[in-house]
Amino acid sequence: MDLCRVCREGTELVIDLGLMPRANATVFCSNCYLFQLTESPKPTELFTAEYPFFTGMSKSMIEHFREFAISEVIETASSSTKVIEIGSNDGTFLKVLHEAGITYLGIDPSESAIKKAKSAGLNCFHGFFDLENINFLQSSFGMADYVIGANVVCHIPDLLDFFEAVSRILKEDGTLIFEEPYLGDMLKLGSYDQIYDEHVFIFSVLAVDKILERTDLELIDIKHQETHGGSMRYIIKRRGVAGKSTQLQEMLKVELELGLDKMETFINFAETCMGKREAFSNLLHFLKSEKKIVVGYGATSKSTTILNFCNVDNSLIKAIGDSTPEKVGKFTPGTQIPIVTHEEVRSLNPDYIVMFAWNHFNEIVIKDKFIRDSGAKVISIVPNISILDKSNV
Ligand code: DWN
Ligand code: ZN
Repeated sequence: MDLCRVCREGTELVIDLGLMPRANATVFCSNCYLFQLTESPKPTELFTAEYPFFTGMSKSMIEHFREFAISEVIETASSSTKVIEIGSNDGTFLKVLHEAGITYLGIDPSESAIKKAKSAGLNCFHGFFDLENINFLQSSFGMADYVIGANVVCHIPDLLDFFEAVSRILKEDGTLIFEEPYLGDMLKLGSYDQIYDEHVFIFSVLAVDKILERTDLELIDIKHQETHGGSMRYIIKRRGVAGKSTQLQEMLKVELELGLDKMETFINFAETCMGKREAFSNLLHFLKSEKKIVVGYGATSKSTTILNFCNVDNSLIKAIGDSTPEKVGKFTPGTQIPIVTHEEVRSLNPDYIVMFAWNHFNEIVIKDKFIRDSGAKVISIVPNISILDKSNV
């Protein structure tokens, strides 16, 4: 039996997604309510010099991080405020602080991302935010008023090491704020593609609150976000500094009502995933028998899970278009579908486009005339496997 990564209690299997290029099964710990991967590669193997995901590829994410920086930091900052962003990627969030004249440091282990941030003139440290580096970070940057992370804490296998590192660098009245894909949304949407090697955990509010009981930090507030198909922002202070907000207390109750503490909820989720696999596979095989040309939109990390779990290779999906130059010319992991530019996809005259970047769909539909106006039909994978009626999008 796999032990929980935090409390070391036994866990229960939720779903085995099968052999993946990297990730495997997921389990649930009924002791700390933590939904987690059984196996995951070392972060040094994942966030390499060639890591090809850049936040700034999406206009709506740029806008989101502007609003995040202004509302959580800049509006209340003074001339002495110091901010650390962990997993700062290409500097989309840091740029807003930089322009506002705030003292900040971005930290990221991926050289590709750090290079982009540094070439934009941003102040960054190339490495991991962990106990090994914390003394150096503290002596070179000093204590922080804010430690910020977005889509990064769920990537850190050793959460207790991470929270200890935060505790060492956060001022007494400092604030830790992080936001991650939200378990409640994943269960509601059946978006099992959020489960892949980098996402070691999918957090609920219950789980974050419970894990923090093992530290000197405390969850005091939460704010739901629309990004990445539904995320939760967690606001954390040192224990005893502030009380829990009313909305946090409400959310803890709501999650208990939704059964986010119960294994049976996850058994139902696993059944949904199996049903979606069958529906997707049946649809693609039917379209192949009809000699239709099917392509994909967005070579997302999430699509790795869907393609491998549903056994979809280049005989079913001809190519996937992506706007990231670093991905173009490569192939999807494990399923060998060519990743090409969106222009190349259009030149294939597809009959169907599978929307793998479903979390960016609103942005894509506005900017991509081909998606909107061509005869190609869009296949939605979240919440259901369905062919979209384009007159409604
Ligand atoms: O946590 C993580 C999230 C934040 O980002 C990481 N572990 C990795 C990554 O996950 P992802 O790859 O599933 O993220 P996205 O943002 O859903 O990826 C979108 C993909 O689609 C990118 O490869 C860029 C591409 N894209 C595009 O071709 N045209 C995106 C947009 C917005 C577009 O208009
Ligand atoms: Zn546990």
